[in-house]
Amino acid sequence: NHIVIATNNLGKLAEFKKLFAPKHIEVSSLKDYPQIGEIKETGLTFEENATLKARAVAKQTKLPVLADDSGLEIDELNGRPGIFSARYAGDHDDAANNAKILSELAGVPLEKRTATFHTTLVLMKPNEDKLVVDGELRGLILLVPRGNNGFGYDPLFWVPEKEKSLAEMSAAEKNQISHRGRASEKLLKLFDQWW
Ligand code: ITT
Repeated sequence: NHIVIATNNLGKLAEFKKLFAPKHIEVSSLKDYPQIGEIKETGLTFEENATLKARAVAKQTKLPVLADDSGLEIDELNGRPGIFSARYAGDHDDAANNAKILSELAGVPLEKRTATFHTTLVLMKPNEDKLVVDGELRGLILLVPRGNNGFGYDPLFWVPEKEKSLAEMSAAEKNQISHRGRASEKLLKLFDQWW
């Protein structure tokens, strides 16, 4: 079994490789298909954007494709950055995105900094048959970043049950509880029947 992961994000790719390894599903990514140009994420929801990515890549590779659209929804910011998480501060720059979140939440105490990490996964065949699952993780946005693992907003995302930020967890620990890990678990349960 071979799936193309429709992502340019190396952090996501590393997590999927680990999550799919026990199923013996081989994965490639957009790095292996440099001819596929930028895919405009013009949708209004995670599912629409994941579907846009999956469809564009399935069309061009004629292979089954998995697309991931994710984001951080902060309650105090009315759900922002949400689907705009990747380019919240303009460019896709993790450090600038994190700095913008911290400045927007300046003065808000930890207990009011509740947030949800969301992932929607779309698995699509070249005939456009699709399987959609999602996963969420609740936590708190820290006052200062913690940890060096992971990617993106991980250093800001505190998981109270684990008493760690996502960036203080190993890849295996994060996959066990994360939005992406939970969505992948659902996907893998449905996979054999769908495939
Ligand atoms: P692709 O579209 O190529 O997959 P992307 O990074 O642009 O890559 P999204 O459009 O889904 O992905 O944007 C998600 C944003 O949220 C992006 O800034 C990520 O760094 C961040 N993000 C997603 N999952 C995350 C996670 O598990 N931990 C921390 N940050 C995450």
